[in-house]
Amino acid sequence: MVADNSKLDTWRAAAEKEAKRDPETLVWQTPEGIAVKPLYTAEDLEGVGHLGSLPGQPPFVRGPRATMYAGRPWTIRQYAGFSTAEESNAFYRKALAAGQQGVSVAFDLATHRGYDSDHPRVEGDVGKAGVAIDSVEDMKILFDGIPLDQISVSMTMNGAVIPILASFIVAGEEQGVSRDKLSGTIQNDILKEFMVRNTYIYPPEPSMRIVADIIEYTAKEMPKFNSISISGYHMQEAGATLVQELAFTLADGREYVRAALKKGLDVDAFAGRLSFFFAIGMNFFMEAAKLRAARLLWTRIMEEFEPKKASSLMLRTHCQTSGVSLQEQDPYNNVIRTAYEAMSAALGGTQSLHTNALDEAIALPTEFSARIARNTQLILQHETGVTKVVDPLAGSYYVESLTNELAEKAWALIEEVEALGGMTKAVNDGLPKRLIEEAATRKQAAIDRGDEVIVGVNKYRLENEDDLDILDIDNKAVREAQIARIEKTRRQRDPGKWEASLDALRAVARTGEGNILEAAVEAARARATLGEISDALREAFGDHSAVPEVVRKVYGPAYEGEPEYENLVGRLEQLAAALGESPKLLVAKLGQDGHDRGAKIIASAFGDIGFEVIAGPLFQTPAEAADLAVKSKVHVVGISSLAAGHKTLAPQLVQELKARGAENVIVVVGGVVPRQDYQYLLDHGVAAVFGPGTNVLDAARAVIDLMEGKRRN
Ligand code: SCD
Repeated sequence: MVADNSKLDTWRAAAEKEAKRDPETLVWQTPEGIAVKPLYTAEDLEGVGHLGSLPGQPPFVRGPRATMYAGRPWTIRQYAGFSTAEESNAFYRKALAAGQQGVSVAFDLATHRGYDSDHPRVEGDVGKAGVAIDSVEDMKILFDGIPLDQISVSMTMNGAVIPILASFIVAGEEQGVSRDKLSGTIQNDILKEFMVRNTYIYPPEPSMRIVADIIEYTAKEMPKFNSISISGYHMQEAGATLVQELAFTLADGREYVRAALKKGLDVDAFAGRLSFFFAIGMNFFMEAAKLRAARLLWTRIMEEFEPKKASSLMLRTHCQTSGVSLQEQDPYNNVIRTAYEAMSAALGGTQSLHTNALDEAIALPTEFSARIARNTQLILQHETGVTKVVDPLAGSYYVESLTNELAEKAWALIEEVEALGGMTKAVNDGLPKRLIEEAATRKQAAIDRGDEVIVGVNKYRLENEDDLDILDIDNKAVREAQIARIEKTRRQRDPGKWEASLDALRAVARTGEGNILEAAVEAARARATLGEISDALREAFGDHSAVPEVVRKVYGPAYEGEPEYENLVGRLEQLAAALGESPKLLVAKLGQDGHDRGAKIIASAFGDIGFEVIAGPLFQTPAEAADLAVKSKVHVVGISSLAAGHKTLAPQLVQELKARGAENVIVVVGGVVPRQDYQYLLDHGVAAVFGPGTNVLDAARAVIDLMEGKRRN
């Protein structure tokens, strides 16, 4: 159907009269570089190629299954895990009894980075942002009473993926479920770790070998298991636009396919078990369109490899509602945000979904908030009727046009990555990280300026906020319990078998002969711990460490000429003159918390305002950060904490500075810090705390106040 131009002209005239301005000015320029118009018509769909397609058929724009949710609704799969295996197991069992349909394990950061709970580097991390798993013994407790041949299990693990998957396989075996009956998904997506999530252990090349070995092993031994969850989620969380999320995720997928093919696998032997994972943020229609575009482009990419099975062309995905869209302020609004995002994921045709809990901006969910999050999906599935019709947005001028435009824009970026030689090279070159960090900083400036409205934060803010009841983990107690169990495991195992299995694993890693996962299964069976297996691989592969880079001149230019900003720049210049040097700030990341979006934004924005900023490396101990602060002669250390280690690590840093005679250095903490913890931190030598939703200029002003105050005293 072709649009009637005369009718369109009439609409334009009416629109101009009604809006009292040119309708062109109503166009919304999105961060993706898409100009969203106030009206879409048939004209927008001219030449769009995917329109006639049907669900369950390539290119799968309308969904991977013919009947989609009419045949079987998406899986309600809530990501959870905290403290010990016992506590997490009890949580899963309750959730399953209350309507959850699959399990999804969140591991603590010590586990992610391949450290046993008794390792001195992980004191602040054990059991905090997920469950601590040190060996098969923990894994068995984690799934006690959960039949692994019936319930599918997702495990979000990338760095220590080998010991975790090996322990899972052995735990299944000892539960009486052979590995060919295990169903579920392992995240196993290392490229995005180098880009945004940072829970890597080894350098990129051996890390890619690990990914390929897992694809090989699961293709042969575990037909019901999804070998990878190629994830864009963390990119969006780190600030990526939807086009960046789409493009880099699919380009990652292409790279993994190539790595598996290099191992000599037939494409149809593994492609049907590749899976994906996207974030669903607040741009309602664009998020649904993104999932449709993802399926379209994945089919295009996979066609290059000439598979014979249609399922090899099919993109199946998990989704999670956006963590960064959640706010600490007026937190019940998060229920509403999550519900809209969940609806968008369903309209986009996700296969599995996690809905965030209302308190997830500040802590792990409580039983209460987890129930509301789960019920958000149960209500969608049972009460709204959205499951009854396949791809109900099909044919919408706007959504089809968006699907097409997102696909085109993402394809152009995918081609750019190709021109660099593929995603591993692009990641090494730093392009994706740089683009994402620029987008993140731009977004922060838009929020701080109020150009992007967030209800309850930069508009309609409450004068008084009630405290929420939140879950706090006593990581000291968890660590003690874990250490006791590790010691018992070490005492009870057969030392000969244990040593031989680790030697064999080392040999496979060193020589490149054999499959790493296969060798690790033997080691896990012999009760080698997660740390020991990771160390065996570390010996062969080495550790990866990234040099933090900071984007410049993105935040500042958004404020150019504005009095509020210029005033801060001026005050800082005066301070510099008084000090005889630029005010120096170290942005520190302590413990195994690799979430660095906030740290990077602060480093970038403070740099633009006029601070001399040192972006500290990830994973520092408080003593290492104190050394760096002293060596660099900084005036301020800003700890960015997003993984709940602040109560352990911030006071330690204050002490370490004192021990070096640097008690003059001002310590501030920013990030995911619940209000309940502010006083504790202030009592332990922290000068100021900047919780979620803090306007960056307000933080800068507060830091300048502190520095000026210090000079006066
Ligand atoms: C589906 N099926 C149907 C059907 N729809 N059968 C008949 N009719 C229909 N309409 C079948 C499927 O073919 C499949 O069987 C089975 O039902 C299950 O459906 P599925 O669609 O495969 O669903 P599921 O088993 O849930 O798998 C979904 C994914 C999987 C493929 C997406 O990879 C997955 O569960 N991923 C979850 C990942 C996750 O939870 N990640 C958390 C990340 P067959 O299998 O026999 O074909 C958290 C995270 O990183 C947070 C942030 C952070 O930590 O930093």
